[in-house]
Amino acid sequence: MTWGTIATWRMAHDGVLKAAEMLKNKETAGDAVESLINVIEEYPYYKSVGYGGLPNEEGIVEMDAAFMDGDTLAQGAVGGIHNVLHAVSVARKLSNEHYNSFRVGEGATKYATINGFKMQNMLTDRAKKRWQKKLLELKDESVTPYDGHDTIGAITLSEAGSMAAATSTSGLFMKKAGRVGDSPLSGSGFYVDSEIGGAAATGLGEDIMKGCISYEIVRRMGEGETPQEACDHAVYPFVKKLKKRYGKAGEFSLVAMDKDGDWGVATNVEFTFSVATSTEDPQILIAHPSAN
Ligand code: SD4
Repeated sequence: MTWGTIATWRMAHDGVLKAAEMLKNKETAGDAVESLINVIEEYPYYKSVGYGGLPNEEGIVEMDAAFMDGDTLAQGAVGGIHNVLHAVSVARKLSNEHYNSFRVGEGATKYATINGFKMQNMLTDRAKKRWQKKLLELKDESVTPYDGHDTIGAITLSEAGSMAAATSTSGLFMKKAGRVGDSPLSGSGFYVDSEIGGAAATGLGEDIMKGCISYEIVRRMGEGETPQEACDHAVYPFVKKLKKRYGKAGEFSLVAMDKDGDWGVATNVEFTFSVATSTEDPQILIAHPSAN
């Protein structure tokens, strides 16, 4: 039987190795995707996810995360949560709630505390130094604050045919307090349906949200497109449309996997990702912007 996982950026690879082992051992898609992301959240040297993530302009690491179960379509998400090591695990627990399943700010942090999640200061000395340096650089008004961001977004497919998706990010470096990106937003940062497939995004949240791109990819796969066709058709025309109608388009990088373990990628910047399936050894690959 087929299993598989795909996740954004080279940084995902250790998590993909872990998820691949779990999926091989017939563990669930939900457990595998959560573990994949937990590995990245714990590692202090990834500057855009979990511990060591870059802070907002006030020096606080505010994180966004989501979890979706492709069987039940249940979703949980957090926005602007702080002092929690595993934001994605909080999101997963929230996915069990029928009401109040997307919590932000203090409400999200309170939910994590009450439910016994590991709390810790997420600002490392390294991230604090980068923030202090950036504050100085920003005295020059021509410098843009928003140049450091990446999200871990992942899809898993279990041997039993279940799928799950999850994301976790500290969002845009130097973002305004309370700014929430696409990563916790259903259909924008992620979407998965075990009967079809899933997709996850990284890039400029403000622009990814304008096209609900992850849902669009899954919708297209549901109409019979391959993951690669769905990525190409959802991403490139939309980037073009944004440039025409909005005047510009930020970074878009999308990964997708269908219920058979086939996968696709589309990006408008050079983009690394990690993938493993029952027929392909785990590998880090690079995708280049298409001429489309
Ligand atoms: C956000 N999409 O908060 C995230 C950041 C990201 O590559 O993925 N950047 O907008």
